[in-house]
Amino acid sequence: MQLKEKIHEYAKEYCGFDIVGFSNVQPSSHETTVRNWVKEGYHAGMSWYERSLDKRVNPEKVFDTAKTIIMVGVNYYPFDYPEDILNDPSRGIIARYAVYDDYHEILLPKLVQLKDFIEKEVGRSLEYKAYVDTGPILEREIAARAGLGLQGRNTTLINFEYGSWVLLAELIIDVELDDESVIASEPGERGNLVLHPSKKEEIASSQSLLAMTDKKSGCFSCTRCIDICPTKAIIKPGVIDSNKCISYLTIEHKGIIPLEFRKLMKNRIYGCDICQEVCPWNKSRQKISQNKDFKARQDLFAPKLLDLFPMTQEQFSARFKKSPIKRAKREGFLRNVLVAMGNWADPSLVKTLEIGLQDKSPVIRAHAVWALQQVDSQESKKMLTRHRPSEMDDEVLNEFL
Ligand code: B12
Ligand code: SF4
Ligand code: SF4
Repeated sequence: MQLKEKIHEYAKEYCGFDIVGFSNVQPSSHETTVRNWVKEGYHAGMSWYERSLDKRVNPEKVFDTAKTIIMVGVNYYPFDYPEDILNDPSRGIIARYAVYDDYHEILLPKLVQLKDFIEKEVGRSLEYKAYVDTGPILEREIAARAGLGLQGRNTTLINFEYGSWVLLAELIIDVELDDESVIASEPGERGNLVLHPSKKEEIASSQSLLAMTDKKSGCFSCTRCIDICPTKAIIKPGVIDSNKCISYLTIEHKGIIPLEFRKLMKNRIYGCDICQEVCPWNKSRQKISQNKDFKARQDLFAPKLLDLFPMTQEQFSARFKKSPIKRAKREGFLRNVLVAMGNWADPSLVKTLEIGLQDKSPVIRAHAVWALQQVDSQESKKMLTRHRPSEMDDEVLNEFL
């Protein structure tokens, strides 16, 4: 058995990865697109993205002796949301990847385990980098190059077996695998599926997808994700303006959420899966993850908004200790919940929202003001009038109509 096959087998059998592929470290075929993305400011407040741009478009620069990228992924599809739950304004919808413990922490030790295995096989220590999401790597382009799927117009990597519900990670090593063992598409050819001959079943399952691709995006004439995106964040096929994306706004964005997006966010309180929920490739491929490290937390299955607000810092830290949700911090998360409460606008919320008016975070107070205005009852108006004189923060005062 060749080394590449052994790695493939070990990664699946012993590390729990569902998909595994190999790529070399050749530069991105889309360097201009990626640089323009940053030039246009589509990375919004993610300044860390800009800092690593040169490496991102040229993985050879990640470290001097980098030779091969082992791309891996896990199926994380947790459960089906019935339509009535998804659209219930009294519940908050959390992106599927975030209903588990933090995948960064789950996957990193597994990459190191894979590295240890390769070291034993090659009989020397490796120079390597193991990244889960946060490395300077265009993970989706490289995954596509490694034969793990195609990038759709919503920009996600759509895998032949699991759809786009796969999280990606990679191990970059200083081992040059022989030609046959490095699986890569030609630069610029999206959807050129070159799979290892031993993966017969994957070749078979990819045939229907392959037959329908236009060799660019795998989307053929479909534009469902572009049409449905509530904030029109997919500004053209394959390009997302993060400034408008609910995922960005609810996870990465700090501070007040621009007014124009609040109603469009509806009840999405952490991340957004809408452009994946409508994708026809997902409908036929999604299957509930059997990965034993990914146990969906039932308390994060469309939680009731009233169970999420109010929440003290101690309660937030305890509840989301291992969860990706801690990234938004208490302020960001409760801000999102208040946006959802404002969109629910139920008169019974007034007493709860009053607690928000007294929070020490101006961001939370500002969104409590907005939510009370959405309720628009005698009681909510009275409450706002009563609180206004004691409010000193300009950003909060700006929210009062
Ligand atoms: C920054 C970032 C974000 C930003 C920007 C998203 C974006 N689309 O760029 C925000 C915060 C909005 C975000 C949101 C989400 N993210 Co994110 N994110 C990243 C991160 C860190 C970098 C992505 C990046 O480089 N963007 C810049 C653009 C220019 O890159 P790109 O979209 O890959 O660009 C390619 C295309 O434009 C393509 N291209 C060029 N021309 C054309 C033409 C056509 C027609 C097409 C189709 C493509 C195409 O070439 C470019 C270069 O390869 C990656 C991790 C990583 N290191 O890669 C995770 C990552 C992409 N995110 C991920 C996830 C899960 C999400 C969310 C689903 C989370 C959620 N539920 O809320 C959403 C999905 C939103 C979406 N539709 O993309 C996963 C995606 C897994 C998958 N199967 O695709 C990744 C890979 C993290 C991981 N390790 O698993 N994310
Ligand atoms: S994640 Fe949501 S907001 Fe972002 S592009 Fe997809 S549908 Fe639009
Ligand atoms: S919804 Fe349609 S256009 Fe969007 S990624 Fe899926 S197949 Fe492509």
